[in-house]
Amino acid sequence: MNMRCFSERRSRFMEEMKPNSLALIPAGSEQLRDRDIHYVFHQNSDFHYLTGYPEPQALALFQKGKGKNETGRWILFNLKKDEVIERWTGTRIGQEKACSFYGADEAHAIEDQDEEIPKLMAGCQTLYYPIGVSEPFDRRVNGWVHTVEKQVRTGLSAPSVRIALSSILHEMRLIKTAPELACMQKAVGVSCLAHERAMRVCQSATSEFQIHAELMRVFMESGCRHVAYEPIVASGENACILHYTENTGPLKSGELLLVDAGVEFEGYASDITRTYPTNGKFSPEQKALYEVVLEAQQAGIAAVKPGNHWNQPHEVVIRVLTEGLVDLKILQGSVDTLIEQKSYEKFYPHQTGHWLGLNVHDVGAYKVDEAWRIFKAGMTLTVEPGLYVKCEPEVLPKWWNIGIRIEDDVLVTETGALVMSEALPKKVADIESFMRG
Ligand SMILES: [Mn+2]
Repeated sequence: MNMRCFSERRSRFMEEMKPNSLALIPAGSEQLRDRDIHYVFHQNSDFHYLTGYPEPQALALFQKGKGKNETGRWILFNLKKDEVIERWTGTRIGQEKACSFYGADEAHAIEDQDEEIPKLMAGCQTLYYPIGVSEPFDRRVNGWVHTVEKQVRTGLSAPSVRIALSSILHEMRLIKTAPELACMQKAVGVSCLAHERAMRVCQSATSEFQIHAELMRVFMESGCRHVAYEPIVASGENACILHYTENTGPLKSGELLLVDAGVEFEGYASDITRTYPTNGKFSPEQKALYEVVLEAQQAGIAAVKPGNHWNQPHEVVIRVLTEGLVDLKILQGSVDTLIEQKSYEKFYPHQTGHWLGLNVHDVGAYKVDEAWRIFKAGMTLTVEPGLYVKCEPEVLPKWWNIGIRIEDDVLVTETGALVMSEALPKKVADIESFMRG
């Protein structure tokens, strides 16, 4: 992504800040996995969105003055260059390049934050930061405010108003711009290729981790280094475990395989699920349940359009799933009563989707002033109904251990919805013919 995208976002962000305010956004921090070994580093998505700066141990500060035409300044605190450490862990960006390449107006060593930030806070009225998100960061902010408060008798004043950063930033992030959508479409495209590969090899594979390996192979070969989340490769009864990530079970002919996998491109996530028979041919029971989920998903996608609210796809999905379960005699009674009693929850215990973006479960409030959010062009989300039938004594054994989810990534357009993962087969006939081919 072009560095200009980030500077445009900063301008828009600072336009929204109140006069005489500061915003503080910490970078992600490295997490210990075991002794001195770290997990793969992932940048904090708010920090990334405004800076594009890739290193941990950094803090972005945005300062907006009192003046009417203030555009604001970006001050970065980051790691210092260090020849000895860089020999072990790679080149650091340092203060100079933070300004020349990343566009910071000023850059200071991260060690100087406790000295510099109280100076910048003095006299400033409003503070934006991710309130209550991380206890250590809350404590650091309180410490800086406290340092200013100790000096009030010298005439300094500390910020008196604190506002959640999300009130500006997450509203911005909810509507994707063209360069963001291009990244998301790239991530979705690579994930579709990986799913196709999984469909192709599953008839000869004997274990879930062989499928997992094929997914990773396509991701990496396509230049995408990071998954958006741990892939779920769940065969047979494992598909009824919603967040199954062991991926070590055997693949048995005649069972269904549920694969929920998505890669990240330039930080942007994709999140796609397909379910198909390991032998390439749906049994009558698998097909019957699958058609119900597919019909629910198509109805859910049709409910995604400007003017409709967030929960409408879920409401439509619940109705189609409940009707389907009644038709198949898995549930008995009137559809309205079953919906009212939430009888479907035994087979469909999750929501129909979530926002998608820099985070796989992206930021953005689902309700505004207690009412469901209205869809607007540029929002991106998943639509992912499912049905999961475990060994329930009140259900005929022929339905047992069938777990199905169908998930696509959807963009709200001016007139309706665009399915970004449209290319990946999902109709019964399409899947069967794809697996034959
Ligand atoms: Mn999802």
